[in-house]
Order: sequence, then structure tokens, then C-alpha cells
Amino acid sequence: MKKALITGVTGQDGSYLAEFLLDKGYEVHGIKRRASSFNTQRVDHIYQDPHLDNARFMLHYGDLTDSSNLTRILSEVQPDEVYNLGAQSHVAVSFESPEYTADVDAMGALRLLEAIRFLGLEKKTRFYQASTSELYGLVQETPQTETTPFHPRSPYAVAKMYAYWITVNYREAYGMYACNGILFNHESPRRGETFVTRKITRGLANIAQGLEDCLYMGNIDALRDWGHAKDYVRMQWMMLQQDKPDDFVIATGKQYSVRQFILWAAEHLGIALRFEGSDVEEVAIVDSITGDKAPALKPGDVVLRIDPRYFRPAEVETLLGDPTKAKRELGWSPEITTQEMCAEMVAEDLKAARRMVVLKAHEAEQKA
Ligand code: NDP
Ligand code: GDR
Repeated sequence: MKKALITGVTGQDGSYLAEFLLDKGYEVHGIKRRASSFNTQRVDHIYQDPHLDNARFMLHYGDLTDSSNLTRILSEVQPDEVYNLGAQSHVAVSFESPEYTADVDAMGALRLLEAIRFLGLEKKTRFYQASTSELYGLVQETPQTETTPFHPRSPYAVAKMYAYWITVNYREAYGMYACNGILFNHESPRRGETFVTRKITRGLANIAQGLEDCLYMGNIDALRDWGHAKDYVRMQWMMLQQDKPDDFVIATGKQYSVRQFILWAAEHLGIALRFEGSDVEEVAIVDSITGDKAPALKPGDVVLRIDPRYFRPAEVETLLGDPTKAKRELGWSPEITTQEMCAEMVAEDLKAARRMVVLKAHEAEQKA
């Protein structure tokens, strides 16, 4: 039975990858951070009682800033594959916490690679590094491929650039099977609530149900290539099953604006929106409503305003990936379109909002 170790197992990708590897028959070990409250919601459904003889999913406390902890876990698990998905992954937050972001996102990758080498696992353990389209930043060519030059635009992207190159370096210097997946944005109903797609689907669903009044957004003209996390974790695994390690761009090859994503999400809620004003003055106003998904709204309601607080000190305006190499060499193609993904996210967030409405009504009844 193959063993995998996943850092960031409690995150969006980590949870889908753990499910995927369990289905493939792997023994899966994940590193979770100690927190003052439970932080394993995304993997609770695959939790297995460690007392069971046949348990194949195990969690270990750890942190990418803690070398001795990583070395001990690697030594105990002796994994065939390590997926380094753990990161301070929010670009805007990296401007607030640049040093911490560098420690986790850059040095974390080095700590893992060095621990693998120190333990003499460099010929056994294959290593996947969660690299990112943010490396392209101020883009030098469109679409972006494996050979497009990097120009990172945030402390996050600069930290990830170190992780990218240290992965290449350990491959070249020590013959390690180490790969970078240069993944473009990927989302799902499990996406963190402060990333733009989830903020939109969750925010609009809550507004439609009367739980919030207005969504405050930053640069809605940013262009992104958005795929589904489920498609992208499959590719992470495929990259570690080849004869030779290599780096791959993973993207859909299609690009849309944040504004377009807002319109789709609204449409799935039966809301037609129009945008008025410009830049910081811009608002989205309800034109018409069909169906019963937005009972709290009426035409003329303002559901979105621009708040410069969400502008970044340096923005990545446009990203569009070219996944030709992944298609050609690995036979990988995304199966879920951006629009289908948006519909799935809205449906899940609407369910959650409706549950909250029922709960609130029940609480109010109890009080009365
Ligand atoms: P998430 O933010 O959902 O998950 C990040 C994970 O890293 C969480 O499990 C988090 O733990 C963990 N983590 C954070 N800090 C530390 C630390 N100091 N030590 C150990 N673990 C830590 O990210 P995604 O799942 O979306 O992304 C996975 C990886 O892929 C990240 O490295 C991200 O930068 C990268 N990436 C993501 C893309 C995307 O569009 N989703 C695109 C390209 C790259 P906790 O749950 O406790 O916070
Ligand atoms: P990104 O994702 O920075 O591309 O990084 P995010 O969803 O945060 O932003 C995408 C674009 O939307 C614009 N935007 C807003 N973003 C947020 N979060 N909140 C807002 O209110 C808002 N308004 C507009 C942003 O300015 C940006 O242009 C993600 C992360 O998952 C990284 O870890 C990963 O490496 C990259 O994707 C690929």
C-alpha cells in the first residue's frame, strides 16, 4: 500500500486530494495545525478512528515553520509521496504578513525537502510543490506556459517563487523526484470564504436570503482562469506517477472577469444585475428577480459596492494558462467548466443560507 503525506490537508485542495488518494487505496497522512477550535471541517467526513486496525487516514499535529516536527513526521511515516499544499495562501493577506508568508511558503518547502534528504529518503519519496500562476504576476506573455518568465507581484508570489526554484534545485542537485504544479486559480464549494469566487457565491446567497445587505468588493475587472479543485488534485497525483519528474501548468485555457463571475452567480440565484458608476463609485443593482431563490430582494436594491480596502498594493490584473503540455504528456483535461463550478458553489451556499434562515427563525420562536 502506497503512503502519502499531505501538508495543508485541512485546506480546500488537501481535503479533495486526501479523498482522491484514499479512493486509490493509499494510506494517507495529513499535517494539521494546532488551533484553539476545531479546524478539520473539510476532512471530518473522511476521519477514521485511529484505533481501528485498518485505518488509512491519519492526522499529525505539525507546522511548516517547525523543522524538527516535519523531520519526525517524515521519519515516522516514510511516505512514498509528499504533497506540499500547506501555505499562507491568501495574496492580500501576504501584504499584511509578509515575513510569516515567506517563512511558511518559501522556507516550508525547503524544510520538507531538506528533511527528506537528511532522512535518506531522496530516492524513495516523490515530492509535489503547490506552485502558482501568481508567479507570472505582471504577465510577460499570454497565455502563460511553463516557459513564460516570472514576475511575482506580492510577498506570497515571491515566497512561492523561492519554493518553485528550490524544488527544481533539489531535483537537479540530488536527483530527487520533485515537481512543480503551476496551478491557476481553482475553486469549489470548499474554497476559503475570503477568496473572490466564494466571497461572491456566499455573499450573494446570504443577501438573497436576507442574512446580509451588501457585498463589498475590490478590483472586479481582474481576469482569471478558474478551474475546479477536484480536477486539479487529480493532476497533482498524475504528476507524481510519471517516469521522470517535470513541471506543468494546470489551467482551463479560458479567462473571465470577476465581474462576469458576479453576474453568473446572480443569475443562478434568479437575479438580473446591472452595474452603475465607475471605479470606486461602482455598484450592482437588482434589475429583476425570477423564482424563489432571492426572497429578500426587490428590483432597485444595491447588492454590491466597491470598497478600495480590497484593492491590493500591486495587483495581478490578468492570468490565462495554457495547459497544452499537461494535455499532451499526461492526458489531463479539466472536466468541470467555470460556469458549472459557479453553479455548484451557489447551490451549496444557498443551501447553507437557507439552513441559517431556518435556524434563526427557530431561535426567534424560542425567545418569543
Ligand atoms: P487553503 O488556504 O485552502 O489551504 C491551505 C492549507 O495550508 C490549510 O490546510 C492550512 O491550515 C495550511 N497551513 C497554513 N499555514 C500553515 C503552516 N504554517 N503550517 C502547516 N500548514 C499550514 O489553500 P488551497 O487548498 O486553495 O491551496 C493549496 C495550495 O496550493 C497552497 O499552497 C496554495 O498556495 C496553492 N495554490 C492554490 C491555488 C488555488 O487557486 N486554490 C492555485 C495555485 C496554488 P489551516 O486549515 O489550519 O489554516
Ligand atoms: P488570487 O485569488 O489572488 O488570484 O489568489 P483571489 O480570489 O483572492 O483574488 C482573485 C482576484 O479577484 C480580485 N478581487 C478580490 N479578491 C478578494 N479575495 N476579495 C475581494 O473582495 C476582491 N475583489 C476583487 C483580486 O484583486 C484578484 O485580482 C488565489 C489563491 O488561491 C492563491 O493561493 C493562488 O496561488 C492563486 O489564486 C492562483
